[in-house]
Amino acid sequence: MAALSLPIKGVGQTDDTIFALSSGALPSAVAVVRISGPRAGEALRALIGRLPEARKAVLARVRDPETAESLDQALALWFPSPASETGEDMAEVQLHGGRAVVAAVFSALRKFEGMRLAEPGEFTRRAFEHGRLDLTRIEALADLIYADTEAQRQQAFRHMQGLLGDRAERWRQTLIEAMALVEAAIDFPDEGDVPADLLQPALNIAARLCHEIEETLATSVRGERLRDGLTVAIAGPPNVGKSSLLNRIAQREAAIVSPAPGTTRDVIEVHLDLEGFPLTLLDTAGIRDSSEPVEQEGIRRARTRAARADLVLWVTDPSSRMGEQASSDLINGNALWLITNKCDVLSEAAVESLRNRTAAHPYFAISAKTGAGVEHLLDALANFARLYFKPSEPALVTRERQRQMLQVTEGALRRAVGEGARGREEVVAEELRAASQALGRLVGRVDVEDVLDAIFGDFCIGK
Ligand SMILES: Nc1nc2c(ncn2[C@@H]2O[C@H](COP(=O)(O)OP(=O)(O)O)[C@@H](O)[C@H]2O)c(=O)[nH]1
Ligand SMILES: [Mg+2]
Repeated sequence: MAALSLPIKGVGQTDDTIFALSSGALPSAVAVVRISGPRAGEALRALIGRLPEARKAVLARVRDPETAESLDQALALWFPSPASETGEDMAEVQLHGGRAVVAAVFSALRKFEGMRLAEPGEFTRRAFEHGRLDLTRIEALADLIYADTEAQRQQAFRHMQGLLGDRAERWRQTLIEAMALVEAAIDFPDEGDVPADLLQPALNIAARLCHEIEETLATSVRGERLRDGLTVAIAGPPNVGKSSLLNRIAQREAAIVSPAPGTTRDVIEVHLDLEGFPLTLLDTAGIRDSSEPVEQEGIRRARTRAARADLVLWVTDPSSRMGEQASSDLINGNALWLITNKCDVLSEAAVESLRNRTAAHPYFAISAKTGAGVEHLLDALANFARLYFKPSEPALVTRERQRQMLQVTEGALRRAVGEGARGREEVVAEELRAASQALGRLVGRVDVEDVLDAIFGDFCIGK
């Protein structure tokens, strides 16, 4: 991956050497302890009696440097700076994954001056500070660690390879060229038509970048949704079997089912992996006129969540009256599917005629009780997700932060082009600077102190 060439200033540097357990919960087969910082080499030598050849695993006896007591037999690795993950000197010991083993090695490490346990995300933060990773790659790394489904993994991995970061860096370089042209136009003595020759190419560059960024932004809804999952809300009148349907799909008793109408109050969420695509299914309170305050609040929540969902499954049962139709404020322009539940109480002929009726929306006749028709509904949901997420191009924007930075860039470029047409070079220069500043913030080159805690807070200790 492309390392950044400029050091990033203003980020809190520390000379501490840090260590942490980088592998999962103990006990485990192997426990990976990583050490990073100026004293990493010294610490490793003290623990195993020598410094191994760089990047070659060696089997070694791990000893407490003070008492010389053997603590474990381990694999040890040495990554001298700068060719390490953090960019600092790094050591790694792969211990037997017992709690007491790791505790003994930790207490040996604590005896070194200037050595301390790492904070969450501190290894990655140091990699960022040393220009090893840009911010979009760090965000992708967090996404990769938390990816639940195959499509999320693919998206995170592409972004870790620099899908957005490299592109943003290219845009920034091009912008710097455009800025140089505008500066030259401003500095040019006020005679002849040379400034126009300088300004116009700069405006062409700005217009082209503006267009490219617009196209990139168009993928953002999809990219952000893939991180969070598509939201599908189950809504409808009380007692039609909404909670039963959720439980049937989740294959567990996630929601309380009861013959008493108005049982569900809070919105209940179930996370599903449908053929690799993440989907959050919501069970909501049955929508009806109610004077009971808690139920009213439940209905209010049901309405808001359904209005924000990507798809509403409007469930009724054979006893539902007309008029219990999904109201338009509920679907808010999002997709709507109609479902008749409890089809087990109907004759096969009646179910058949329900299925054959013409409807303005996709229609499903199911039974949450027997499971009839639920498989078919799930296939349709997987298809819905596939169509949503699988246009030819991978999404370039996956987070709100990235989208905001690109929107700022795009706005500034658009204004630059407009002002250029009026020959106002000074303002063009200013807008181009603003655009480049926003791109710099996107990759984390400039002035990002305020977002770092939020980004690194996503990581666990040892990463
Ligand atoms: N016969 C039949 N009863 C069902 C079915 N689904 C749910 N029920 C019953 O309908 C009642 C209400 O179910 P519930 O899931 O709590 O409905 P909700 O209020 O819409 O969430 C309960 O007594 C369920 O056992 C179904 O497919 N067939
Ligand atoms: Mg319910």
